[in-house]
Amino acid sequence: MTANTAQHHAVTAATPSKASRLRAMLQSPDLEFLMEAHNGLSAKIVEEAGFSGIWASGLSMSAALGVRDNNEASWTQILEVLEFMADCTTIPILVDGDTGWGNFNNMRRAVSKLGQRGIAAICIEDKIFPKTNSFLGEGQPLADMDEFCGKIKAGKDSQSDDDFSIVARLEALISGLGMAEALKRAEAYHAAGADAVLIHSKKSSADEVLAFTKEWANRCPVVIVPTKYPWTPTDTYRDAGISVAIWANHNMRASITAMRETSRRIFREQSIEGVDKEMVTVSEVFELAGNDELSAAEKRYLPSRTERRSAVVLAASRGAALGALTADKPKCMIDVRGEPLLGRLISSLKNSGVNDITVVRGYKKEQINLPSVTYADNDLFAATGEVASLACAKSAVQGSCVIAYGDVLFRQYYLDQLFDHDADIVIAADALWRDRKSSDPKWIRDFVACNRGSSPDFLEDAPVYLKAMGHELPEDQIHAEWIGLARMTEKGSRIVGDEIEALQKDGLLQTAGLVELFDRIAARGHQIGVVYVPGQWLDVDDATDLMAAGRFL
Ligand code: SPV
Ligand code: MG
Repeated sequence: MTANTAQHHAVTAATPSKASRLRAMLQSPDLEFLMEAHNGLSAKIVEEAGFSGIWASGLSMSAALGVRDNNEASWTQILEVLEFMADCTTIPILVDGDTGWGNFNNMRRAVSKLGQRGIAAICIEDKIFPKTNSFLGEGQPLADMDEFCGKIKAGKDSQSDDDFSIVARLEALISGLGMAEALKRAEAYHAAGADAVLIHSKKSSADEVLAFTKEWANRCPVVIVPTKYPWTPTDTYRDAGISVAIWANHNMRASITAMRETSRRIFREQSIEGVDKEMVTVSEVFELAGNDELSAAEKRYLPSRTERRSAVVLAASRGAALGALTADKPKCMIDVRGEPLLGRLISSLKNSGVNDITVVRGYKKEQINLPSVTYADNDLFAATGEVASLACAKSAVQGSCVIAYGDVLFRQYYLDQLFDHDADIVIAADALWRDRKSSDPKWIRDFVACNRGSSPDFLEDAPVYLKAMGHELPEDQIHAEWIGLARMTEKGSRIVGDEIEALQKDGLLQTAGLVELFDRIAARGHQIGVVYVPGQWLDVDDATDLMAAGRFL
């Protein structure tokens, strides 16, 4: 498993916990290494390099936050940083817990919170809160030994994972109190429950820590931080039986060098050309961030938007029943609450991922001028019907394709339901058709008869398909009214294309409406799926509809 995918893999029963792996590092007879990190990115890089564990350095986290190593960042701010580090890595983290961020009580809360955030262990030093970095000044005062033992005990009593470790850090040598004090305190801390001791030194040779380790004789594991004696050969620690060496601040220092060089050069050159070749590419950043995993997850969890979706919108007719309102523009361009009907339809289609939209114009075609759609014109609109208009855009009827009247308003999710359906042709039909009223005696409606009516039982899931479609079906056969919206798959589009040709051969192309088209397709035995919808749509035929449209929105 790589760092990139850490957060996406459940730890299985077979994977030892982070706490138990850090404990194993402390207890193993081999010399182990912890590498410093100070945020999620550096933690990932530590894991990527091959280290088995991370030192979350107080100095480095503080520096990265732009503050001093004097507990200027609050312990909860540090906790937030640690959470990012733990979430994006799979290796254990030993946290530099300074003095435990307060007394025994603060230590209790810290240990319990660290455990909750996936931290494997804490190291606390026997100094006074607020701490000062060990390499600053001389003779820093130490904590009272017994008080510090109480803090260790309190920490051990607060861990919820038995494998969580507490490392007690001895500052006696740094504070100039000598070896005897260091050994006395080590003994006391070990007796209080410390899982390991960290013997710190600011001498430029390892002599002190080697002398301590020899005297200590492995009563519990020994940890060192060789920052001030970097030249000591690593095998020396191995031979001395030291358990863990911490490379304590080198990623933070390296980043300062790299960032300084880069910033200064870009400032000087007023260009990024020079630095560009010298750094990782943006693609590598995406790789480290684990974007591959996200792409794979998108395939798993997001509805597929990869198929090209197109639509043909029939908007050739005038809409004469709207009178003066359509004297100078077709009804699809009538404004309803600040936007033409057709504009609203186009937005709905786009919201459902339909980006390839062809609008068939006829009456006052120059008035239909909305952007980002393709136009096809039926110049014989006055003498022809809907299928003739559709035939003007026949090349657009292909693949995953919607056919819609240009004057319908409907709930967005109706369209999504059509896309979710698995029939090759599927229409949306209003099961509450009886509730629709009109004062126009010549009102023409697109009725549908199906294999079964809509059922109030939501468990009823037998497929519904079209048996017949017509303007004048016998009332006892009517199950619903088509709302002017249909969707085809690639195969469905071919079936529709073939039927347009068949109508042409039969001499019916000029007069046929979409109702005849779908009725003929159903009569040939093709299953046209039907999605029953509960009202909540309208087509705008007259002034009453137009007022209803305003209310609908
Ligand atoms: C740290 O990395 O913050 C340490 C080690 O505590 S040292 O800076 O050497 O004190
Ligand atoms: Mg520190």
